[in-house]
Amino acid sequence: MGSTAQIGVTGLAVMGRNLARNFARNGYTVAVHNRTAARTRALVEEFGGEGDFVATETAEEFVAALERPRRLVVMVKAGEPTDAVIAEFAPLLEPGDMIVDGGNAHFADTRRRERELRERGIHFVGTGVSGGEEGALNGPSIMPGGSAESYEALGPMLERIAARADDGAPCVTHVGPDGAGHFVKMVHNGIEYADMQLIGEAYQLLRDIAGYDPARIADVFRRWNTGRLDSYLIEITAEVLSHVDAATGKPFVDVVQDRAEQKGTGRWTVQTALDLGVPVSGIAEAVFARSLSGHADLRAASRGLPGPTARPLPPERAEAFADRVEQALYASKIVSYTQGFHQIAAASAEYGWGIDAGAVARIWRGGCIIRAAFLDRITAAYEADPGLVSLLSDAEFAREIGRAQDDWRSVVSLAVAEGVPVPGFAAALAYYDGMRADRLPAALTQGQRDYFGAHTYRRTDREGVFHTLWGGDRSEIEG
Ligand code: NBP
Repeated sequence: MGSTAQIGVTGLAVMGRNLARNFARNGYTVAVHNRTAARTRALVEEFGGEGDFVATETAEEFVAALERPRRLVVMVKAGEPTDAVIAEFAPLLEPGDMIVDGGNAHFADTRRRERELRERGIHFVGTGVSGGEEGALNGPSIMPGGSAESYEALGPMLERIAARADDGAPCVTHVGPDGAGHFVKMVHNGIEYADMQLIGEAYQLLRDIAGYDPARIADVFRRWNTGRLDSYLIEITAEVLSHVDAATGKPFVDVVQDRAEQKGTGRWTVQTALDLGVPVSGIAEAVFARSLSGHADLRAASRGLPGPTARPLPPERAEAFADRVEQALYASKIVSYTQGFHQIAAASAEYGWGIDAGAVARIWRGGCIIRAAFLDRITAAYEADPGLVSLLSDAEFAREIGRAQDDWRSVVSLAVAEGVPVPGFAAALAYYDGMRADRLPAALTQGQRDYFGAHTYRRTDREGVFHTLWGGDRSEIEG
């Protein structure tokens, strides 16, 4: 067999198959391979007419089908399967070849794999791919890490298959070395968790306090989707809320068990943020809210606990309340993105990745699950000031959040008074107030730490490190 394929995809479950079709539909010859060969045959039988596929059954055949330097995309289940596939293919590759891992790998694994393969002269390109199966087929947002050299060889192909933002720019950029791409994908997913939680809280408030039914709430989300909240997640929220269960005739949302599942990227985001010391409280609350929902036994045991039962507002006040919820949702969303971008900046500094935050916002504008008009605004904020310390420091976001805050506070207050849980809205507001506070109780924390553990403290009026002799005459010593 001649080496005719410009790119190869191994792992032909839903994501790999659609990515392979996307490459083929864009004019590339694609070698395809899967551990279980039946999947490879099925792809070519069903979709062979869409472009040029080279079906291969063995690893040797697959590698031999690829032009050099080889570009080999791995779309298998993240974790051990990825290591197994690398162990199988790496010995067949030559220096200069590229392995692109498009799975949801943990960035620390990507760093390890990149290091090991670099020693053998092979480029390992840990790549975030977002947009689910539909995105993989019609244009995902793509977040490749790895060497600049590998991006030269891969970038043009990725730009062809990526989603396009409204201004036509492809939603792909070279994010940075080794684990940078998978890190950014992880934070993308963390922000996705936060967005979904905030939308869920808005839904619950409209249901319990505005007194709207799901169909009416769907209309509210549709209206919001024509404004500054215009986004894929708001759009699909309206679709899900207006869906009626065929079996019962009830709103679909009322026949689904209220226990949210998770695959782990949200949890990784929070774990990593803890290690980096970055307060991603919005994402953390979203992950915890999913965990809380899943504890069915605990919830059943707690159901009778005392507390208010939300009373719907009189109908004439419901609409104004819905408008206030929109303000609270928008302000909280600004905070989650602020936190997510802080985490990316912190990791970039820690690992020396040199990530361009503006470029990340740019490639999230299309293809991915969190795509939104809002990301144009973030892109503009970073373009105006590439060194922006925090999104909240952007004048336009600061103005908007300033305008939203009275409503935001009143929505959180009312939710608390009525017993509707809003951990995302409340955590975002607490972050905002924490950041703008002149003084925090951290001074007292330092005093307590010094009292029980002689951990020392710094003073506001002098340089140096101090300790008070709490058990003695309470004089202060330096050092
Ligand atoms: P899965 O995550 O379900 O993985 C199935 C694929 O992995 C099959 O091709 C399977 O081969 C292969 N595989 C396994 Br499992 N163990 C293997 C091994 N030891 N050696 C070789 N191949 C092995 O597929 P997916 O849902 O298409 O996702 C692929 C990747 O993309 C994952 O990392 C996922 O996290 C990521 N991702 C998914 C989405 C999404 O929306 N689904 C979005 C973004 C990213 P077989 O056919 O022989 O069993």
